[in-house]
Amino acid sequence: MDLEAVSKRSAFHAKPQGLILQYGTAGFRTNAQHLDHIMFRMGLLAVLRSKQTKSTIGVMVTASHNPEEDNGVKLIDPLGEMLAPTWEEHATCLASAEEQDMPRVLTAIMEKEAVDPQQAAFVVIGKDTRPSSEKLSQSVIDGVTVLGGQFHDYGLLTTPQLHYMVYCRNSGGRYGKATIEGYCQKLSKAFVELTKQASCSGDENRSVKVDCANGIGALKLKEMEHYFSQGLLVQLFNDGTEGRLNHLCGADFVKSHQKPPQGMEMKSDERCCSFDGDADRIVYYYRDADGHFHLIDGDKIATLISSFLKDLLLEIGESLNMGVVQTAYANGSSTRYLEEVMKVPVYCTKTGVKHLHHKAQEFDIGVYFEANGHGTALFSEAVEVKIKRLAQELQDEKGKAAKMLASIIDLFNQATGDAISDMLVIEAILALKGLTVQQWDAIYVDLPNRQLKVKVADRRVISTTNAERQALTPPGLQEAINDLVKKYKLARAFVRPSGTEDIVRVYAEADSQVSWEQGRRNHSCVWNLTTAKGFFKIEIKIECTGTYIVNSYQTVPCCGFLRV
Ligand code: G16
Repeated sequence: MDLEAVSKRSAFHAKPQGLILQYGTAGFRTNAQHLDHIMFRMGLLAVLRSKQTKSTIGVMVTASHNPEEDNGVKLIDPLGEMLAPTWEEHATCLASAEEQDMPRVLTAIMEKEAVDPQQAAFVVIGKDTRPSSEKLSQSVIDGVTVLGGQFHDYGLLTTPQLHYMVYCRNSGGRYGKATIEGYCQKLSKAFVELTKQASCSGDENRSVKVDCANGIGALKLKEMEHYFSQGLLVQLFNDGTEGRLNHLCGADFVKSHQKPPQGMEMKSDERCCSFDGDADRIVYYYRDADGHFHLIDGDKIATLISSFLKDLLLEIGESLNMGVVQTAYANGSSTRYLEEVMKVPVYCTKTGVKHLHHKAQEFDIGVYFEANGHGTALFSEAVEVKIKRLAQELQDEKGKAAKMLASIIDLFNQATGDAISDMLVIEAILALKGLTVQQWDAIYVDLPNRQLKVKVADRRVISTTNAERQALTPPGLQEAINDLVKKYKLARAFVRPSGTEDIVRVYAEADSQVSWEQGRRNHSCVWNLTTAKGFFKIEIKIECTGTYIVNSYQTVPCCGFLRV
């Protein structure tokens, strides 16, 4: 390894002195103008990881749901999974090293991870449609090549497509062909096979409107159009020709504002969905005849999928170990429905696909979804082999169920949550079950809930435990939340720092939007917090009338108020 060449090249991607960024929930994310050195260094790190694992590693340039001016980067491990936690730490160290220390940190990582410098390295790269992505992905390539790594640049891809490519390349073709055609063919073949069994095939039931968040999803759906010409009519909105990425549209906007995206024409009872900027999340929704908006989020998607899979297993007569994985954001009604009605074990992990994915791998069949629409289903290799064998062997109804299960296994992107693949899975299940969007929505009733983003001086003052459901610091915060929550039926609230944006997220839910305690307008509680940055007061305030338990939340550092 020629460290001198690395240093020389690094000078073209110099780190701004003192800038410290952390590998967060899904890699590095911040304003694109601060990311050049990070991209170069992630190119270097991808080469080391590739040498160490003797596998192809992916580097995706995207900031997914973040605004257009942001960008980001994440590394993809050999099985298409998120980067291993120890390597996330290496990424943070390498990204934080001042220019003169960077070669030393690189060498230290190599020694710690016993990387053989002679080993060949191969890196695949993808990017989303942000204006900054082109230049930033060139910086990744610069990092890869200066360390002698080979690379393939896929150019514009959805994030889940790059995860898929990495998995294909490292599975020796078992998982599929590592090309866009391979991806489209695998998914469309599985979709067509699956929906062949559906009795209702009217156009009305097979059309869906998609808000593409003005992102890469539009481009990739257009590429797939002809594969589905007979099976599904997909109408695209917010396809990037006019609006800004993720601006007033996309899955994150729809989920957090609980209203339709701008730019979507919705007629009553039409099935609509939104992707996010890099098409790794999906949420569904519709307007009823009275004009009310209904959101069908990741929790209801997980319920639809797991109930479909469970029914197929019953039909085949196989009792496999199936579990559902959620996060603290999962609506209480969904957890209760899964556990008490469907009798499926449910587990809660920290936010972040990497946590859910690993938990889901513990089951024969693991379904994981974040409420924000990020998720998929995983099938153990043994289960996949068994189901595909049963699909050949079994006859009649059992054989039909086994064939459906075999097809749906191929329709899921098992590397990571994928809006395109999830949409096809959902459309196929609805068609097979003959369910309308309203019937799906009626499976259970969501508890009213709100999620807010709050800008604070330093989000790191809040730390959490118990899968982020309880705050450890600042002292007094959790007690104050407990005091308020216990006044409401089925109430739950928590606060956690985001790992992708410079904000704190606040979540609350309860059985009703109207307070049970009419007459008392406000409950509030104030406690003092001293931080390294000074002293400020936090006030948790619940307004009993009006919209909901969490009503306003602002902060002014130093003798200000943080209101929940
Ligand atoms: C990423 C992660 C998700 C996570 C989301 C928000 O999504 O992949 O697992 O739920 O960020 O994370 P946080 O609350 O820490 O900001 P995406 O779609 O932006 O890649």
